[in-house]
Amino acid sequence: QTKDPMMQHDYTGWENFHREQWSWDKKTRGTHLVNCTGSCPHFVYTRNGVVMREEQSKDIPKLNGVPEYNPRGCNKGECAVDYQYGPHRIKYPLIRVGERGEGKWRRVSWDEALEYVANGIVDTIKNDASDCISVFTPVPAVAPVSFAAGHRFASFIGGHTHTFFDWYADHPTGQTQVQGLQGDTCETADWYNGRTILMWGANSASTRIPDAHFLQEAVLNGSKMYVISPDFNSTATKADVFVPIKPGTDAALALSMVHVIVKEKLYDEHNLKEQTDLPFLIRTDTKMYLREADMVEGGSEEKFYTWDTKTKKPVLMKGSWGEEPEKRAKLQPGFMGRNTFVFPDGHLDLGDLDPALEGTFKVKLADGVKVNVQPVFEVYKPKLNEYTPENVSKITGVAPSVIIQMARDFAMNKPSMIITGGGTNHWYWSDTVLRAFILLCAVTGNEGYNGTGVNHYVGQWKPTPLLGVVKLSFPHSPKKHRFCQTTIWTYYHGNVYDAMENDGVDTAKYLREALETGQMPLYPQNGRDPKVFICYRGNWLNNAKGLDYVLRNLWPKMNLTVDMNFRMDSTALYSDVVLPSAHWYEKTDLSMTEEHTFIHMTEPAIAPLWESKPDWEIFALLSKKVGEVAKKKGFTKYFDEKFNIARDLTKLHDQQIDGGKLATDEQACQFILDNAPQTQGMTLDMIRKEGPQRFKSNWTSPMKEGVPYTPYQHFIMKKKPWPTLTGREQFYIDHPTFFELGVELPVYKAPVDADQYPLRFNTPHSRYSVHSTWKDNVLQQRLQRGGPMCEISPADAETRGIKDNDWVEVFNDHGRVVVRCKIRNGEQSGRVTMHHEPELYVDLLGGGNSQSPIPVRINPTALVGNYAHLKFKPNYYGPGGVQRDARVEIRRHTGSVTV
Ligand code: MGD
Ligand code: MD1
Ligand code: SF4
Repeated sequence: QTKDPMMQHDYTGWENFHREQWSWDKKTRGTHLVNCTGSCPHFVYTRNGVVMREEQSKDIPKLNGVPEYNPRGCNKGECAVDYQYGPHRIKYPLIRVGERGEGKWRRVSWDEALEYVANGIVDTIKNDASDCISVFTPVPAVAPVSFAAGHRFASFIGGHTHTFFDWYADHPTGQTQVQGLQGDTCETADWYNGRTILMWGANSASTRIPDAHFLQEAVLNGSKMYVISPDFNSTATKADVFVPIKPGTDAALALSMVHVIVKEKLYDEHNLKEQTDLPFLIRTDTKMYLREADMVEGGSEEKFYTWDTKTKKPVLMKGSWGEEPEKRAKLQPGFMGRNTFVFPDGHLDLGDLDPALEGTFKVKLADGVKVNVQPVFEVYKPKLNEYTPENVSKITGVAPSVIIQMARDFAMNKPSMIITGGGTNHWYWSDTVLRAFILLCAVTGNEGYNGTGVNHYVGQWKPTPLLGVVKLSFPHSPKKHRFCQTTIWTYYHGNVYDAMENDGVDTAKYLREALETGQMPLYPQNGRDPKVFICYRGNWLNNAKGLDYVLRNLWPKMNLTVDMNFRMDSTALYSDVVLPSAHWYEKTDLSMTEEHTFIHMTEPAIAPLWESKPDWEIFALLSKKVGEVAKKKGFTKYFDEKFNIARDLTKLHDQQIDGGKLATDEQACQFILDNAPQTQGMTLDMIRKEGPQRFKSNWTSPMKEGVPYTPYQHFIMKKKPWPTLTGREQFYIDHPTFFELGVELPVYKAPVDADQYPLRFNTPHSRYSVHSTWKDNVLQQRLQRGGPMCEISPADAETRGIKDNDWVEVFNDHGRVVVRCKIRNGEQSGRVTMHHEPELYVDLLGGGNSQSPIPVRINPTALVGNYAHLKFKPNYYGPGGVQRDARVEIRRHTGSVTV
């Protein structure tokens, strides 16, 4: 019995009930393996074998001169335990007995379920081909071991796995075009170092909840924050200046800022001459770069010139694609177009060279013909001149005085940074937006230093110890693995109608060319249809753009669809077999994100509940069963001609667990840590005892003790070439597709108007869910209106006779969705917003969801795969799943409900 120190009353027992509710007998590490970009280390508290709750671990080491990361968490993560015991939990293996999506199941044993799946796999390999088998599982940074389990399995059977970074429209296509990188950003502690912060198309107060405090702390410390968004979003409430821009017009605004900076001569000339292609010479007759092959018999097609103002001659620039370093690179990291780190430090240093940025010059070609040449900057000037603040104000709705003030702040109140997100990256022309953003940073010298750069946190995309993840996932090497580009796969096999001819783009022409010339992959090959789809850790059916086309045309092609999950999501609902996965607090895995530079873990607080199993174990069991079924069917061996591999299904299990060395998920975690330079010397035990460990090295900058990571220092400070054709940040792309579409330079392209409907359809991310996860969680639903809804402005509601909370239909030629409507003052007229991806069974009438009105739209620039750094590599370059360029109409729903 406990004494009350104040009142001296004896507690009789029941008063302790509440106190004891918070006690525990076991404390383990945990996190939430969702694509939230948070990666927050937690402790999980268990009593009598029941998980009670989770709480932020608060043990991320501090960095110097910036606020700390602790405590890190959000409203969803703090009720993750609810998914362990909640009604959504899948407890047993299930086989469908009704129609797909009908929700009628038969409980079966693991043995029966695995045999069913193994039968489908072996029959497909025997009767069709192994490349008819798909495995979809996204984002390795979130849970690299779970991720690797399915990729490893697909690698050994010769199936294909799917890209996701591009498909989610998170891949910063424009960054790859300019910088030859899959992406890189500063960690969020560095936001505090920005003096001018442009929060541009991202809503961190809702979508980077653990990191949003850095912005407020920066503002309190005297930084100036602009929030640029069509709606008055939750981050805008903290802004110094809110800039309500018209949707899809951001490139025009960025270019107008560049215009002001150039006009007022506020630009960083040295940075432009050394780090960018703006001084590189363009032939005025062909509009192509002046190449060594033009000037010298037998010269390279991949070496380029500048005009030296001192010697008044064309001079070859160092560091281009055609130049080989003395020491050739053994390793080609998947995140860059080419390994340029093997060039010596200082390679880009201009020395005595003074490249011209302006002027027209004459050069004599190898064949004696004389042609005019101009630096890219000179070629660009007339275009830039069009983006006056007055002109751009008409496009963007932003006042000229605001444009000028933003430009001056960005150029003079340094360091300046852009934080960007789905609001700008999910558009058809997002590549031109990003090119314009990077230009703004390059022109002002805001790159490579703390507090600068274009920083996108679109998806939890950065598995920093990449090599370890790759070795575990692609045991034959990534070169002997089938990578399927998901956007193309969906568009092609789903027979999606994109209506792009209304906007003057013949997608089929570009796609045909890309596929016929092998610039982009399509699986299965040789006209075969996809037959088996295995999905886990992603809710593919829900994140599928063109949902109605997919359900109508693609899904019926599958002989077998399998989902592994701990909850019944939409993809599971539409599957033939559902296998119960262990929850995040019931298995071991690692976790990381681009938002911080620490790796940490989750581990079992309790054994997997009911009959669930960790993903790693499920694939091990499946590989064993495939071997057994193969033997039974007398079909065990086949030759994979593409990769010259003799495959033996009876050896599959042994391969999957590497003869026992990778039998458990703990062993797989340690394998990743051991096989990447960023984590070498770390052990799981170390992470368990000491907490999150900081990476020892990183992608494009060195790691410095106590200093927030900011990218590109290998290029800007060490002056190694950028991994692009020109070896510089490359704004001019002399490729036929770019010329045809008028985007050889960063320009503003209006959003797609192919759908003949009045309102733009915006599908941002919700504070109360992570994609579809937690959309079905009652605790989160209670924090809002209680279900999916769309939002419109009072003006748009009034003209349509819609009242708050009415059921409305949002529709166009591609599909429809019926939800409740919220009338929101902060929404701009001319737009409907619906937070993306409610489950197909959550409070929607009529069968669709937010993906129904959105077709798959492929931008041809992302189909280019034959231009130095622009080539297909999984999640490095390929078309994105554009998801904001749809137009819709909205009307009150009064009819009967059809499901
Ligand atoms: P969005 O929520 O799509 O992107 O999150 P964010 O990067 O924040 O949109 C952000 C803002 O941009 C919105 O206010 C939107 O209205 C505005 N916007 C829309 N169109 C335009 C435009 O044309 N121009 C400008 N300037 N702004 C526009 C996405 C991010 O969030 C991602 S990609 C992932 S994977 C994570 N998902 C996620 C989640 O699902 N839930 C939560 N709670 N957090 C998440 N964090 C990550
Ligand atoms: P995803 O997550 O991966 O299916 O969807 C992510 C996707 O929505 C993303 S990243 C983006 S950016 C995107 N955005 C977007 C938009 O803004 N607008 C429109 N119109 N479309 C868009 N499309 C894409 P989600 O929904 O959270 O599903 C994850 C599933 O995995 C389960 N799960 C697990 N399963 C297993 N086997 N093991 C695990 O450890 C595990 N953890 C989670 C989870 O239950 C859920 O069903
Ligand atoms: Fe968990 Fe993500 Fe929320 Fe962090 S941001 S608490 S990792 S759900």
